[in-house]
Amino acid sequence: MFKGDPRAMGRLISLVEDGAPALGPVMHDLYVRTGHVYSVGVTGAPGAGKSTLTERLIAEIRRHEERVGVLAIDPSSPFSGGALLGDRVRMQAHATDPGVFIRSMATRGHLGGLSLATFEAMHVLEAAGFDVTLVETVGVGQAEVEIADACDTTVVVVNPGWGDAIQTAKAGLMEIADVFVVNKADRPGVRETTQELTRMLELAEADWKPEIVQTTATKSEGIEELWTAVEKHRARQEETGRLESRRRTRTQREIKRIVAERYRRRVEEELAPLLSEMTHEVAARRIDPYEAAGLLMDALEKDAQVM
Ligand SMILES: Nc1nc2c(ncn2[C@@H]2O[C@H](COP(=O)(O)OP(=O)(O)O)[C@@H](O)[C@H]2O)c(=O)[nH]1
Ligand SMILES: [Mg+2]
Repeated sequence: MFKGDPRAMGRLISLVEDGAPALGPVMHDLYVRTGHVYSVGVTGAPGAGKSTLTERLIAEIRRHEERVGVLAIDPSSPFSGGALLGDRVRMQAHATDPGVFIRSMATRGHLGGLSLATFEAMHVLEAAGFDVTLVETVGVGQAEVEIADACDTTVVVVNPGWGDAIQTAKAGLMEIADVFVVNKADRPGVRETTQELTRMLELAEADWKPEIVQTTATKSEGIEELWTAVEKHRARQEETGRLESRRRTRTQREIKRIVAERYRRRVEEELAPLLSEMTHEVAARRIDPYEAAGLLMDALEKDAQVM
């Protein structure tokens, strides 16, 4: 279809960003081509070095002669801050390599939108026949954490310094990490942060103990070790069947999200007057929000019967 055509991929991802309804019919053609790509999420606090690491990982993956698609996801607009612009400049080193496709994605913050758009954009890359996809997300909110968790291997990036491991735990990133990276290893406190992470991981009951890799992304140090850790996690998941069950869980989550999103849209678009009436009733404490939701769902069902 559009194998190797970056412009077609770019167009499709733009459709995804806009939440275009036209995507529905295209999705089937896309989806039947997916399932052969290994996806790696790179997440962590802003400034942790995710983009720098991603750029270095691209080089490492290319060394293995694998094709790589990259999604850099920022919930805010790409034009609002300097960070993504900087990313783009840095990533230009790969701009002429046909084995690399990089795309920054801005997703409007509407409920379900961020996650759904990301799933869809990932399908675009999968269908394009890359061997690996890298998805950079800022691990700050629940939605972002969910995106990170939507990959086959999730890499969580932290920095040296007391408390960073604790912040990581608070952000809910501890549970989703398959590999930990202590990046900026050229700075003091690497050993302490690594020890702190180790201690926290010992407390967690998990069937997979994430490896902790130290990197200095700016000097390309530890990148090979990081990729080896990712491959190790991949091999282990393939052996145990965990990869398949993980992907199935993800598919189920995606379906549920689409259903929820469709209902939400219908309520907004078809039942706007009833929704505002219900809001009024709830605000006046005449009914509770559950009753309001029930009435809205009844109305949707009645609509469906008429159609
Ligand atoms: N000292 C040091 N700085 C780094 C390292 N990796 C990234 N940085 C710097 O940290 C800043 C944020 O990096 P960036 O990759 O944009 O972080 P992101 O927001 O997580 O994507 C940039 O100025 C990088 O040059 C590292 O290993 N050591
Ligand atoms: Mg970044």
